Amino acid sequence: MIAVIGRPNVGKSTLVNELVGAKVSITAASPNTTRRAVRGVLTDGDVQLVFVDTPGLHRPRTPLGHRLNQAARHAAGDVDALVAVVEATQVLGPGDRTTLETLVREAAGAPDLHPVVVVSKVDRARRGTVADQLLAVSRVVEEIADAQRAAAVGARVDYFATSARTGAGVDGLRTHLRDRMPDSPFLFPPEEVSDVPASEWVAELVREQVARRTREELPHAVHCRVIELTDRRASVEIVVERPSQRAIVIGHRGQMLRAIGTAARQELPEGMFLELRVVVEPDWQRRDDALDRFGY
Ligand SMILES: Nc1nc2c(ncn2[C@@H]2O[C@H](COP(=O)(O)OP(=O)(O)O)[C@@H](O)[C@H]2O)c(=O)[nH]1
Ligand SMILES: [Mg+2]
Repeated sequence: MIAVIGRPNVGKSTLVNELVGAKVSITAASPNTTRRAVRGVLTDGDVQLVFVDTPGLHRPRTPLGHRLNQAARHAAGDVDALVAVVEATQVLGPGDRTTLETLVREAAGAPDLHPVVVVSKVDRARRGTVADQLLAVSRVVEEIADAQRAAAVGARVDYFATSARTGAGVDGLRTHLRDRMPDSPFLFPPEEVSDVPASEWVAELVREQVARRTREELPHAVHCRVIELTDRRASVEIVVERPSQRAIVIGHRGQMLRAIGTAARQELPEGMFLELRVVVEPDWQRRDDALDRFGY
């Protein structure tokens, strides 16, 4: 088991998809796209790597945000390797520091854990920038390890630079992790690539398209759920918080909703009918009863 953590938007889900070699987690340019710990499974011969993609660690502003942080922290515990992701071209900020603190703390508490730092999106950076970022992040790790009185942990951390877009560095990272997995029975059937049930996946694909086509607060305000699913037909409800958001998701003469449906359908089995509806559930992100019902 390998958990991948980091602040929102550093490219965790894109990296997990690339490591698994299949799309198991949705991605978008807006933060907080990943809403639960998603397990992506790669079975190769007698080795099985289970990558746990997590929601981004951030300063929560809503009860939903709190639950997403909790899910990420929970997923970081009790794994064989922990991968902390920071971006190549962004100055390390408080969210990165929190992530690295989590990495060091978990590693200090578990002598068998393999801590890894990944500098991501190197396709966007010059070579010198990547080297500088590797140096900067290793200094922060050592500083944190010293502060936690766990200096030896600093020396256990391995560093990688990757691009999930070009694939650079991803094979090296995968091999590194593969070589460090403990003996264990398979945790998933070898033919399975993720733990996301088919019904949830259809809703995720729809939410991905909404997140990619809307901006500001809207991607956060959307929850998708499957109302009906058969071999030939899926009916998905897009839940928003306000009537004004409903109007945006539907768009002028329904154009936006049609575009969302067309794009999501491309990733569904050939010939499958997808029906979308937009409903308002006032302020659901801040209501515990709604969050419970939606399974967060
Ligand atoms: N250029 C570039 N963009 C990337 C890379 N990995 C992710 N992205 C983009 O960064 C944004 C956030 O990615 P995502 O995987 O959803 O980040 P997460 O929030 O950490 O899971 C998306 O727009 C991705 O397309 C990469 O290696 N190179
Ligand atoms: Mg994600």
